[in-house]
Amino acid sequence: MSEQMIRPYGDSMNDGIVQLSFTLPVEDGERAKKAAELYVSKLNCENVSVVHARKIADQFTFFVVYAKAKPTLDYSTVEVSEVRTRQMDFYEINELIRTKLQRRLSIVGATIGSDAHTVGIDAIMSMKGYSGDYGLERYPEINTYNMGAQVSCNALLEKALEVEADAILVSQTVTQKDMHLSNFSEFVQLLEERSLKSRFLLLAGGPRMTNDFALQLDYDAGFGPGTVPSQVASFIIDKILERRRKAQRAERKA
Ligand code: B12
Repeated sequence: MSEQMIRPYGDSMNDGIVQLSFTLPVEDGERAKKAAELYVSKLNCENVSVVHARKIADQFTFFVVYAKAKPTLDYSTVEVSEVRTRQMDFYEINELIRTKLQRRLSIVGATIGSDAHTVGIDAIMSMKGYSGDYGLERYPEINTYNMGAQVSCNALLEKALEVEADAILVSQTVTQKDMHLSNFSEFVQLLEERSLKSRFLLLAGGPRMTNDFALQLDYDAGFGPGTVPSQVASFIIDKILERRRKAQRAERKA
């Protein structure tokens, strides 16, 4: 692919204009604004302009800054793994499960560790769904078990075994001190210790999740902000049927 050099677009093509927001641990005032300007200059930016500064607590100021970023990027070199599944709607998915799988799909999900955020996993699993897209509980062909938040890895696995889950959905929102990394990994380790890693389809999700990241963590797929339940259901039924086809082929060969 031929080179495609890009920079951020602000007022005109490739002018490099960016908007940054951040907090510095200093008292609001002119000196604080100067510090914000100098700091952004150190980020390989020029024409720095502090457009908003507000005290958010004693000794903490929040800034919004416009600047011109100097680096360029060759877009032709950018590679990423995407969840590749044909996107189906609610009706197609139910029909596919009913006619091809010929039993109900079983899906269990939770937010693990000390993380108390449930809105993301509820968006995918609850009846109401997300962004006008029905949640998994609404699917007549899916048995859905949403365990909520602050669920231990052991409890999640036990539930998955009890309900003979096809897929396990793991959600993490808090990323402070990389807590999400250790929690996601702890669950994979538990599956490996119990030799159950290949038994379930393992999906990771949350505001900082990408498919690349999930694959690095040894999950089967990762879903981030904006995900709707039908994307998740499409992926799961597609993969479950694919795994079944592979197993049948292997059986025939043996
Ligand atoms: C609501 C909220 C809360 C509520 C949570 C209520 C609840 N029942 O969930 C309450 C008030 C309890 C809360 C508490 C805390 N919160 Co809070 N909270 C938020 C807030 C405002 C919104 C999060 C949210 O609901 N997003 C909406 C959902 C729909 O988006 P989503 O999670 O990304 O989910 C989508 C996808 O990611 C995906 N998805 C998600 N999970 C999964 C899983 C699978 C398998 C799949 C396929 C897809 C998927 O699908 C969803 C739909 O598209 C955010 C700030 C923000 N604006 O984002 C802070 C935020 C997440 N909270 C934060 C923090 C720090 C906390 C606290 C630690 C604060 C404190 N000091 O006490 C505590 C945490 C306590 C704990 N033990 O976890 C920080 C996290 C920072 C970080 N880097 O970790 C944020 C970003 C705020 C901030 N800017 O500081 N919080």
